[in-house]
Amino acid sequence: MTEKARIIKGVGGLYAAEIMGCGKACGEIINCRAKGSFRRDGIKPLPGDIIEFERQKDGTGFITSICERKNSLIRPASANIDLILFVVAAARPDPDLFLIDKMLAVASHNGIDVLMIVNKTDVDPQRARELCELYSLSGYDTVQFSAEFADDYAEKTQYIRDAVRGKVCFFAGASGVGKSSTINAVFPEFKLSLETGDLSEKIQRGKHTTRKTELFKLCEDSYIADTPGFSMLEIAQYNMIPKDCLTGAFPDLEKHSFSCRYTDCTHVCEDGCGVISAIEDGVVARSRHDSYKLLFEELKNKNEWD
Ligand SMILES: Nc1nc2c(ncn2[C@@H]2O[C@H](COP(=O)(O)OP(=O)(O)O)[C@@H](O)[C@H]2O)c(=O)[nH]1
Ligand SMILES: [Mg+2]
Ligand SMILES: [Zn+2]
Repeated sequence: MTEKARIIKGVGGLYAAEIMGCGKACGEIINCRAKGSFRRDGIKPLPGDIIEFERQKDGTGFITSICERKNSLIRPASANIDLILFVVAAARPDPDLFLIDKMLAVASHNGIDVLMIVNKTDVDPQRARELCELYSLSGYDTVQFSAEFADDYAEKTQYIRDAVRGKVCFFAGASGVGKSSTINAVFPEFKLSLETGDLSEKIQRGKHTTRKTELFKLCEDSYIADTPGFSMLEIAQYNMIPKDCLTGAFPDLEKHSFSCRYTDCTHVCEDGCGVISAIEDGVVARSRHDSYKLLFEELKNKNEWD
């Protein structure tokens, strides 16, 4: 008889999985190994995967199949992500709009919703407001926050808690923006006590940072994962978007591409481009188009070399 479980962590070919369903074992953690043929076929179970397993006499599980994935990322290796909680800082470190747009494009291309948390509002309130305006205009769900002064942001805390309910969520964002601080502040009852600190301390500790992804269960069907040890660049680089899909990864630009004069318009500099005229009309943010153009160049060169 097979049972279903969700993988929450994988280390060296051993997977910790939480049993699903309505049986009495539901919620129990079982250690599983994968079928040998998985490796031969190049299939690797990932955190977030829903698996079928057979219980062995020694109490461990034997993974017999992996249920179809809704999506998956290479780095951090993960599957079936419903929401990326994308933390950016108003300052310290200063936001890098290109990197932010690249991450948003990766999420969009993989069909993953994003909640952008603009953290460190206390450090630069005006920049925080501007960032929120820019990304709300671009169609993203945004919330201003300060992990350091979370008590003053009770409503925002509740908003983030509500947003993760019933979902598998990942925290992502550049190092030092406050991912771990936000998790500690928003979900204090789990006492995850994730390590936080400034960049210089982290570089010194860098060697010991874990690169494994682990899902923490918040409540029924709700999980969150911090992404320690993954740089934003790495996430973007390993989950690169094919050139032909780039416009689709910028929904705010794509909306205006249907009125382009040429069907093969690349929206970089063509005459009669609907995207460019939308920027001139102020309905699409110029910085989003700048990122699009940079990414377009990057992908063009990449494909030429491949
Ligand atoms: N002023 C201020 N500092 C913050 C805030 N959130 C985090 N920090 C500080 O920023 C540093 C990096 O935070 P951390 O959570 O480790 O960032 P992570 O690398 O994204 O996990 C730490 O020194 C935190 O105390 C905030 O809202 N305001
Ligand atoms: Mg952290
Ligand atoms: Zn165009």
